[in-house]
Amino acid sequence: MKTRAAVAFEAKKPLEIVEVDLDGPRHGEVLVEIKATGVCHTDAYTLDGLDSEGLFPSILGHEGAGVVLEVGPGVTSLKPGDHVIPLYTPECRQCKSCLSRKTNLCTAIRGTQGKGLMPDGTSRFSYKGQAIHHYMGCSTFANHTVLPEIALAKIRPDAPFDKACYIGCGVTTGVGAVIHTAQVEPGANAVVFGLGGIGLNVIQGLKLVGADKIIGVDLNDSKAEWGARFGMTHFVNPLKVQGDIVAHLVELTGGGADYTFDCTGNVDVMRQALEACHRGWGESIVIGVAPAGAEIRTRPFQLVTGRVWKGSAFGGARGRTDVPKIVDWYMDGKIEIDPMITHTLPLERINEAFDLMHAGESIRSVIVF
Ligand code: NAD
Ligand code: AHE
Ligand code: ZN
Repeated sequence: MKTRAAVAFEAKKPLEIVEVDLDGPRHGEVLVEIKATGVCHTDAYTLDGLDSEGLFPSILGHEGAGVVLEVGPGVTSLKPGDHVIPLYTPECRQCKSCLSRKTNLCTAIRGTQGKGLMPDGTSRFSYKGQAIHHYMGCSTFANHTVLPEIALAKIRPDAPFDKACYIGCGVTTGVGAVIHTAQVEPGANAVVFGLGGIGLNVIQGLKLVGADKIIGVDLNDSKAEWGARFGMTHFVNPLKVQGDIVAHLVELTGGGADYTFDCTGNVDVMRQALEACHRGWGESIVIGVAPAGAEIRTRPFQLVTGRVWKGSAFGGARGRTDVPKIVDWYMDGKIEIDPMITHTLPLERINEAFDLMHAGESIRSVIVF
């Protein structure tokens, strides 16, 4: 079939809206009509050529929601008409990682996914006879896409696509990092670095679990109001702190934070986040994705003295199990999504979504088809 897609033909160039060819679903695969997709900073990072796994040409996008149109042979858990959220972290429930119960990082198809291909090693997308790579196993910047069955969470049909899509990455990543990865307890104090589409969801996760002090850190003063809107109790702009930012945060938290979260992708900030943790027990969760080649540094003494450095992908959530629950939380009013979606745009204006993000003017832009 033909479908409309925003194609990344080259790094650092605007996406181009073209009609691409899409092959139907093969064994274990599902054809999905994407109704809406968010634009996450990770899409921008890949488009900017910062991703060591970045491939071109490709169809980016990994934060979508849509409807199943057709299922391939062997698909048993989904049928046409089901509402779904694509999962860049699938859940096969059979691989060593899924069975370990120690991680959400299913390994069933990670190898081919990182090469921009479906599990059988081929692409379903092409343009003028040339194959186009899939992205993070999702490619939600296309009106139609094909995914493996294990990479789709079935969600309730009354959830609006243009809001539920954000659960496909940002909401689950932020709230999940608090609940699954850090397992923050009521009364804890926390520092969140970077109050964008992810950081604000960390803040609302901290509020949900009953954290005490919730300190937000951002270079952009306009984020102070945003943080407060979702439960932040204190705002710090490092550019306005006299002296060392880490010392300032340690003082503000009465000796160091119980938990810190990096939502910037900046390795210097990751170091500050670790060192702002309380001696003996503070845990720092790395969520931000750093450019290819970047490395984190600290004095080993920081770890010897009990601070813990952890990472979190997709908020530690098991997609097929946890995503439908997060959709319920949203529909039941336990978490908020609507105010964070600052811009809703048609596919033709997708490049504006990247501009708004880079200018710090949006929290989340959602593209509707
Ligand atoms: P965003 O652009 O919406 O927000 C980033 C925020 O960080 C902005 O408010 C910006 O002002 C702030 N910031 C930038 N540099 C800073 C600094 N030095 N100090 C303090 N604040 C600073 O981006 P987003 O969509 O929220 O994504 C945040 C990061 O999380 C990105 O690196 C993205 O790739 C990553 N991410 C990771 C996962 C995961 O599963 N681990 C999932 C989604 C996104
Ligand atoms: N491809 C990059 C790493 C990118 C990355 O870390 N992605 C996160 C999700 S970001 C969503 O917005 C993730 O889930 N990582 C785990 C995984 O298996 O990719 C690189 O450095 O090569
Ligand atoms: Zn994302």
